Amino acid sequence: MLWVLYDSRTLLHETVELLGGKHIPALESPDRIRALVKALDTSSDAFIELDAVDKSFEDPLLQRFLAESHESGYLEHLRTIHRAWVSEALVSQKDSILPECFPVQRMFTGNSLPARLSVPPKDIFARTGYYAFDMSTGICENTWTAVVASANLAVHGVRMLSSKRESSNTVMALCRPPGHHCNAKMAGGYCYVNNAVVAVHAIRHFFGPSRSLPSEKPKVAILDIDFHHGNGTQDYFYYDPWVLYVSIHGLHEYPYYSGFENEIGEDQGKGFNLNLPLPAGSSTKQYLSKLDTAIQRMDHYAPDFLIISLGFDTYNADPLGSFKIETEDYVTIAHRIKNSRPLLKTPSLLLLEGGYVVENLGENIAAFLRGWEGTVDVIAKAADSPGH
Ligand code: SP5
Ligand code: ZN
Repeated sequence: MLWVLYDSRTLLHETVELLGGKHIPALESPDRIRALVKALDTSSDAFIELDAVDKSFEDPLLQRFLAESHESGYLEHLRTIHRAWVSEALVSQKDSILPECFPVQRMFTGNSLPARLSVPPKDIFARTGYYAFDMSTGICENTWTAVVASANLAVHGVRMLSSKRESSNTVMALCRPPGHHCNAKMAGGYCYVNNAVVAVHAIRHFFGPSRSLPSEKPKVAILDIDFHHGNGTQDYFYYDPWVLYVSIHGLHEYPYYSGFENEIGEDQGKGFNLNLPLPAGSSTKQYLSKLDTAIQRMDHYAPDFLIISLGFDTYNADPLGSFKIETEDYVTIAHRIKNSRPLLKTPSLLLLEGGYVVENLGENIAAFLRGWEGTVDVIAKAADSPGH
């Protein structure tokens, strides 16, 4: 059985971005989630609407996992910056804010960041750039609510997998905003809180030490199959052998400055970071060959827990991607991951990342679920009316 977790509070974040020189409504929109929900059988017991059972975010554990994942000043910034701009009449309540100037290393004499930068700037324009690395990460009135709801889905998923290990070993969390681009202190690429990182902290709490290594941490593999490199997630676990990060993504595509094969991890974490970039325009065949390499590496690692950063921007028509993957290919992709040897029984948390062709998201998730589950217990509606 596979469970799908949804929270309508994730729809409250609705913002803007600067894309190709244009200031536009962000492609990462609430309609993405609406389309996914529409494709699922919401009357099934496997579909769980979290805001119905879990009304507040008071959960001290959720707060703890957030605090373990991000700098406190950054979280406070995300929570309060829109309010600060409104109170200084820089923006109206319904409008979004965007950064305008970033303290990038190369702008400083000698290329080293001045010590004063360890303290966040007071000026609210400056601070907005201090806590971001690009302009695709606007903040509106309700961004914080949606961000916390999104992370809460990941935490809840881990909780379910730890308590219902017998009946279910997969949870798909319909996270929004996504998470894999942001690191401990910077938003970027539509991401504010890294849901995969939050999930790792939850796993360490709920699962405790693994059976094979009783005094140590559980081993977590993160397979990132969003079209873009998950620079934020890589950054978090670069020195950590208890998390194996494996990513298949477009070479020389956004976020441009990371995701290369020579980024293999450092110190204790050396060998536990595997980037498998593919050139723009790559075919399904090329993709599946990288996927086999990814699966082999994960099988060898033999994780206690699997997280998939699942993006549907690998789809051929995606405006932010360049791969040639078609709807039916998601059946194959999911099937190969799920049916590889050790992963077959590994508790798995599927976290939604990108995917921007709203019209095809429904059939793509349905195809993925079909491949993951085989023919039984499929929560996706029959694909009789794609996109409706
Ligand atoms: C979670 C996620 O998928 N974030 C992606 C954010 C990407 N934002 C900037 C994209 C710039 C793309 N430039 C055009 C490339 C077309 N091949
Ligand atoms: Zn993406």
